[in-house]
Amino acid sequence: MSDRIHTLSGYLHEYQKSVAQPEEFWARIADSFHWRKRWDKVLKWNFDGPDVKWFLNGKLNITENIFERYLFTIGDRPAIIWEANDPNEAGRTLTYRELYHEVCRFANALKSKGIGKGDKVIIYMPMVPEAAIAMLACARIGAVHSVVFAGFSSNALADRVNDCEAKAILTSDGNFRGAKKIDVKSVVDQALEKSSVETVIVYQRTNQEVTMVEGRDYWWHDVVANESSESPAEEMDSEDMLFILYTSGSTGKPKGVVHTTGGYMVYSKYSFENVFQYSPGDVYWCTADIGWITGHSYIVYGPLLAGATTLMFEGVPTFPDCGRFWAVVEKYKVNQFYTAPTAIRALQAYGTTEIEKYDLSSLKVLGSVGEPINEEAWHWYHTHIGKNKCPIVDTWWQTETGGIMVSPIAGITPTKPAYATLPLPGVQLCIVDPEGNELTGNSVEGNLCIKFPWPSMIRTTYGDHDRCKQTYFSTYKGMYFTGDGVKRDHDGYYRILGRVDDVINVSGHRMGTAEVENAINEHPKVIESAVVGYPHDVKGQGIYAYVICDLTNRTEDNLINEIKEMVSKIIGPIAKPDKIQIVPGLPKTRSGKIMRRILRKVAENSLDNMGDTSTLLDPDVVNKIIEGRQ
Ligand code: 6R9
Repeated sequence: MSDRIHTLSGYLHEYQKSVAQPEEFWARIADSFHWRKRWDKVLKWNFDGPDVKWFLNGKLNITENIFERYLFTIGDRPAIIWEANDPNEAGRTLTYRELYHEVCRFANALKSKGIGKGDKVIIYMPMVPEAAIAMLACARIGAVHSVVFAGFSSNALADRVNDCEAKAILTSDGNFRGAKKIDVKSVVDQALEKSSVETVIVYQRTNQEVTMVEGRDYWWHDVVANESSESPAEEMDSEDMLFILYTSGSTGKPKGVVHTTGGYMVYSKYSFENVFQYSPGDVYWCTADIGWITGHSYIVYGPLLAGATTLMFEGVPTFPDCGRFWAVVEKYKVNQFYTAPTAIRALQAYGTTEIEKYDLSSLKVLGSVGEPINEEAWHWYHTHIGKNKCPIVDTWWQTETGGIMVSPIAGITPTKPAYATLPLPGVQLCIVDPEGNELTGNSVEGNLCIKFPWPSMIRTTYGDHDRCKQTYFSTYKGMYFTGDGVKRDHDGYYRILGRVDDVINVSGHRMGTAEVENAINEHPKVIESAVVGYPHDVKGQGIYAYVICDLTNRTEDNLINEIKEMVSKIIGPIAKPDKIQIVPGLPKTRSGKIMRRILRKVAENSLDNMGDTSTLLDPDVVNKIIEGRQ
């Protein structure tokens, strides 16, 4: 494996090459993949459009780089190991060969339902191997998948179905999560009341009763029953769409981040192998859900492109008890374990008794993703899970970046608690001040930008290219703006400080404050609302909503509960506000802009320095808000 970084000097050397000669650098990496036709040109780009293309006119199919590439050598190696929600239910293992045949069967089933190249397919499924099979089957036939986290509400699902004009939905009857059995198909039915989706394929997981619509709904086991286990891969262009993944931004409407085929393939495998230092035979486990980008790049595509064994877990960290993660690590002798700070903090609260019961000696590398990891959680993870011998890779990246951008390379580059540390080769970071001037040298703090394209970067936001331009490429000219604040310390290591825009990060889930406000405003008694994040011990950030209501014939308490339910219904339980304060007014400037800075200070209870409130339309409203603080 010539693309593997083995030493610190090797990293420095590769990094320098990647900056000095990016095209040569990425061409060398891309050459280790199977292309039906090699590209004519490595990169063509400008960030004004933006218009970025990698491996121009290259022809390939990403699944050929998983299956045709590995079947004759490691066909019998486990590709996916699946652990069920219930520890007493048998797990499943699919070898590369078995996975290949399942993908082909399902690809043929999709084709027989008239789904083909360029069609959009929504995947709204629990964490079962069939979810990965669904993604890969779409990729096999050139259909564009858009996975929607199965915890989203029917409204949120409907928005995504309609935005991408999905032709089909792949789903399940229900979903097991901890002690609960959750309806899935009925959520889809509701979402489809206002849409023209032609086909729904339902994987039977919970055996619960569901309604099947004649001519539209089919059981997964029926549609694959008579299909062949071979299915020729569709030839795709490097820049053909591979998937759309919806994510939140600072405006109310989630945007469909578009990733294309060639560059995403190259970067997801390259970053996976290097960051986690995966060796053949290792068992790698990422606890994310496939509904998020982490599940796409580091449960499915990255590991499978690398011929790795990827573990998929259906359940939750605290079921049947808070030792579940460690029981699974012991059971499968997991070597690389990748999770989120919110899970680490939640488990930290239970103490170490449940950890000491299990043999965690197989672990070699620990990973963290989704939000800044605080030093305390970092040390706890390092000591109690890694037993002081596993490097922690704190990986900073985004749905839009497609793959890990800033992270230690396990065991090779240094780690530093709470620091994502150094950029991967090919990643040209830049810290800017509010005016967009680059801050050079060390010991600086500002906004994080990226000044040169990388292969797995966002190409557009589906159906609205201007939105992509406005959101990422207009704040600072000629640069991709991440929305994150960052510090480069005296050693040149990067520490991510969190979002600088109106995006909050609750348990690693991104949410736009405007999105939550829109949901709150749906309540007929709500006049206006403003949402901010505040520090939360387990979730990282909690949601604090200030709401102006019409209280006629209502008590505050029942209104607050109704509003919480409203948000849960419109977006999903993950967006339910932790605190709602009914207020008589909001702090607004004379031009009508809500001063969120003040609301954030009240929410986090730092009341001593409220800053200048004299420009407010009604400065007195601040005192009333402080008095009613929750
Ligand atoms: C992969 C993923 C992206 C936002 C990002 C940042 C935060 C992610 C982080 C981190 C500090 C890390 N974030 N990883 N902050 N350290 N290691 O999470 O994608 O859901 O799009 O969220 O998450 O704020 O901008 P996504």
